Amino acid sequence: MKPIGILGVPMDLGQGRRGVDMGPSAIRYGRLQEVLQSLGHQVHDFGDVKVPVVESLHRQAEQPGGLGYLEAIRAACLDTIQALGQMPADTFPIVLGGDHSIAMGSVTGVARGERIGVIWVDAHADFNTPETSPSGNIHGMPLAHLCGLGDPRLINLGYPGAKVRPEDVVLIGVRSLDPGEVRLLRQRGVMVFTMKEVDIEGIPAIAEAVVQHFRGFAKVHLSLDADVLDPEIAPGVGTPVAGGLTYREAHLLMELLADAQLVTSLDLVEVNPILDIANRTARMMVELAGSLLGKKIF
Ligand SMILES: [Mn+2]
Repeated sequence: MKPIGILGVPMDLGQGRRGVDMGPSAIRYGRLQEVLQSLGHQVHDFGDVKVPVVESLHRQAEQPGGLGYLEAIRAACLDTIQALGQMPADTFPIVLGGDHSIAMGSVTGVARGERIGVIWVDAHADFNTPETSPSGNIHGMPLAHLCGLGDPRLINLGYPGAKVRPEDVVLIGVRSLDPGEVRLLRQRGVMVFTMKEVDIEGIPAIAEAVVQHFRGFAKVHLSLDADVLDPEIAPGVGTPVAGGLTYREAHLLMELLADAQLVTSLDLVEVNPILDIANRTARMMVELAGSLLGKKIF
C-alpha cells in the first residue's frame, strides 16, 4: 500500500457562498487520518496551501462575477501544484477542498506532466468556460480548463496547454448542466453518466465501463464533489441539487473502484460546514474515502 499524503486547499474564491474554505478542517475533524490509518495506511498530512481570504482581495471591478478572483485562484492552484510536487512520487495524494476550482491545481499536480484519466463525480459537469458560464463562478469551470478550454491563464497553469484529454474524462452523477456545457461536452466527446444512466444502468455497470475505459492507465484521478450526493444525506454543500446518489450508490461506486485498484489520487471538495448539519457531509466524505481506500464490509 502506498503512503497517503493529505493536502488542504481552503479555497472559497471559485463560488459565491462562504464556508467551503472550512472544508479541509471539517474533513480532518471528521477523522480522515484516523479512518485511513485504521485500514492500515501510512498517512502524512502536509498541511494547507495558503489561500487569501476574500476580504483581503481587491475585486477587479471590470470582471463580472467570480472571474474577479481569477488571479488569486491561479496563484493558489500553482501553490497546490508545487506542494503536490514535493510529495514523494509513490504517494497517494488526497486533496481537500475548498471549492472545485482547486482541481485545476490538484489534477495538474498529480499528473506531473503524464497522461491521466479523470473520474469527475459531481452533480454538475464543471465544463463551463468564461464565455458559456451564466454565473462567472470559476468552480463551474475547472474541468473545461483542464481539457484546454477557456481562459489561457487557467489553461496554462504549471505548464502550457491542456492537462487532460477530453476522451480521458468520465463524468458520473451529473444532473444540472448549462446549455453551453452540454454543447461542449458533446463536441469534445466526454463520457457522461447522468443520474438517468445511474437509475437505468446502475452503479455496477457504470463502474465496469469506467474500469474498461481506463484499463492500462498508470494514473487515474477521482475528483469527488460532495454535491453529487443527495442533499438528504449531504446537506453541507453550496449548490445542492435534488435527486443525487444515495448512500449505498456512492459507497458501491467507491468499493468497485477499490476492487479494480484503478484510482491513484483523490479530491474531496465542496464540503461547506456552515450549511451542514453536525458535520454530516464531511463525515460522509471521509467514509467514502475509506471505501475507496480499502474499507470492506466483509
Ligand atoms: Mn464540482
